[in-house]
Amino acid sequence: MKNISIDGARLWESLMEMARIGATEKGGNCRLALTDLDREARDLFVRWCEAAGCTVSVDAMGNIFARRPGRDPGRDPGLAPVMTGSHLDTQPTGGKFDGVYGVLAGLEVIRTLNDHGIETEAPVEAVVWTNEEGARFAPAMTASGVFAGVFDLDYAHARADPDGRTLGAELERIGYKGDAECGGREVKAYFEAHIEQGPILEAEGKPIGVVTGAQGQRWFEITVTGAESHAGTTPMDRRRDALAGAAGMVTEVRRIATSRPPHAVATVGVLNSSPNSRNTIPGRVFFTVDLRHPEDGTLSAMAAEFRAACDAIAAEAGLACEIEEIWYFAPIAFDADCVAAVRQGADALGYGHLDIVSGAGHDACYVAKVAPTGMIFVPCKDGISHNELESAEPDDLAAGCNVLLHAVLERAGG
Ligand code: HGY
Ligand code: MN
Ligand code: MN
Repeated sequence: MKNISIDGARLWESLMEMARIGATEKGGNCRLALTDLDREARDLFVRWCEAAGCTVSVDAMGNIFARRPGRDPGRDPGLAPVMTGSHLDTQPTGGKFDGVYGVLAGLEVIRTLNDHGIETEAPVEAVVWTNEEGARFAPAMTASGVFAGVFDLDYAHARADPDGRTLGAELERIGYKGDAECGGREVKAYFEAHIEQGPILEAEGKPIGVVTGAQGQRWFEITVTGAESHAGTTPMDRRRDALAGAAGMVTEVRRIATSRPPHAVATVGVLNSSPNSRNTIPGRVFFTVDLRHPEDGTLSAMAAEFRAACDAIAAEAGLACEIEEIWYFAPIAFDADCVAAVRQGADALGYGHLDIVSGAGHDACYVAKVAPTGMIFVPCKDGISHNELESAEPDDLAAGCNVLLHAVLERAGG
């Protein structure tokens, strides 16, 4: 292993400069996928990568690949790269580190290789994946999903935001609908550095999480239909109250998770009631459900129980209930050699580490379908994420980036 380290101060400065784009009053970031702020962040990343001597390409899903050539430029164009990256889009009340850390840690690895004049056998590519969060365009991890062949391009381009704008049109509008094919090319290995977004590493006092895999997820969209009527003149036993029905379903979502401790989690993140007038009984309610569990069988059982509960509540209340499963993502295990490279890097650098399964989804989970993949976690304060208070320590971020540097070097032949 080469005795080199990344420049932690430079990494922190890059993170803080990127955090100015879409900065919120409470110290977080709101930079939804394919907005003008996302474009601004992308443009800054591209400028930094070009200044680091990379060749930048953009594919049909707006994924950005900044390529540092291998030692033999003559052979380079056909050589499969070692990739590292994450996402720049955030949640509406997101933080400064979710996704961005992995993108800028990848750039810091390239900057460090340049500082030391290190040549690698394989090219190294720093990557930005489009629409990881799924906050504006569902489902999540759309562009890494197209790259991995999980979604087809037309499906992804047609995904619409709540205002009806499509992902494809927004890619065009911000100038990131690239010519390069999305996917279909060999990747030697992929590593993604990310904050844990949970409390485990901090509680255990470990700066590095060796991520062995990620739990599964099922996302649903539910429409409950009853009948608008007068809040003052409609007797309780003659109502078809869509919101009262949906409220029972939401309670069931929580019960389905709390009855399967300690791993099951379930969330209703969006709920819209119409006509949303205080003295009209709601006739229609739309809401979303996010179910997760590390075991596929249990995740399926949770989904079945949820559907049965909705049907029973709707039948009893004289409501119609449409349930659409818009996304299923099975639990995955990362490549044993990549996981070992992360663990060995942490050991060699003297960092305490812990094996961990990711509760969150990441682009690495889809890239793992087409390339040997590993992830590196670092702690975040109080395990808070998808919240403007998200925070991480510079030393932990530097430690994770050093482990990333050595894992990339180990696989790229540096
Ligand atoms: O929802 C997730 O797990 C990820 O943050 N997109
Ligand atoms: Mn993320
Ligand atoms: Mn996230």
